[in-house]
Amino acid sequence: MSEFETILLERKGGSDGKGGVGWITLNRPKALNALNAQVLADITAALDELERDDSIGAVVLTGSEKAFAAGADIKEMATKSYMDMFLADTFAGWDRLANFRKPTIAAVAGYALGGGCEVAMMCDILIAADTAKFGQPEIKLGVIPGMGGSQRLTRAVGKAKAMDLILTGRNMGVEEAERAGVVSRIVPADQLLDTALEAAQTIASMSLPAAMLAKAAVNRSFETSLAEGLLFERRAFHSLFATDDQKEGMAAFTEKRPPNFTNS
Ligand code: CO8
Repeated sequence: MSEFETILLERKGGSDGKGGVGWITLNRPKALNALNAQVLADITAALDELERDDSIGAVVLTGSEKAFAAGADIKEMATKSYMDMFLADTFAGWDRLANFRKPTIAAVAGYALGGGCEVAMMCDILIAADTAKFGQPEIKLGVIPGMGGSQRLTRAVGKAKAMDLILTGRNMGVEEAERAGVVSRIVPADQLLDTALEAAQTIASMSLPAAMLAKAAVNRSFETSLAEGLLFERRAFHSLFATDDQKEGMAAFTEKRPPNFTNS
């Protein structure tokens, strides 16, 4: 297992070559997991490793009890010029997480602000502790969301609430976030990690090609017309009939036994 400066990477299960969960913990406690360039480099390397690893079927990204992540690192950005930001294409590297092909779960406790909220929204499922707080406070710093907040938050919650959050910079509690569609499930804080692990293990126990195509199909709905999206879904659905796992899943149903998927 690789060592990183700003994150912890673990593998849970998967010793028989499938069904494992990649577990990434943001680990900059003194800065409330603020997202600097090193965090991005570490997460990118970890995701590359987990994408290559056939034993991994899902990934959980989490932070600490106090903060999932309190945003992009303000101290790192504070003195940058326009040209610094433009030439470095600051934050573009986070597309690696949004485009990761296996299912991802954000397990969020405490603050998920600014870039922290945006990173959580890049994940496929967002499970939140009852302590979680979400917000896009960039306006208070004289800037705007820069890692997808104005787009992903708006798609999740609609224009009125997105404007409210982004223009006032206020925090949103977990109940509001669930009602608005940012959060998949709320759990008591002491059950957050177990719940996220259980959900990830459930996903990882499915056929990996089916899970990857399910993710791709849902994500396609944000990028295309209904007709094109339906066509994409149908083609993906048809393609799964080329897998052993489809034969196994349907045979197992008929034979009233659990399926044994082989990701083939
Ligand atoms: N960046 C750097 N350091 C941070 C950050 C951050 N985002 N958040 C917290 N820290 C540091 C604090 O500076 C402090 O360090 P130190 O002890 O050295 O002073 C330490 O973490 C602990 O923080 P606090 O003492 O402030 O802890 P509190 O419990 O009092 O407060 C809060 C917690 C409310 C979360 C508070 O820390 C806070 O408001 N943080 C900033 C939240 C924020 O504004 N996030 C948005 C950042 S910008 C962004 O993410 C969008 C990116 C797009 C920008 C586009 C630019 C082009």
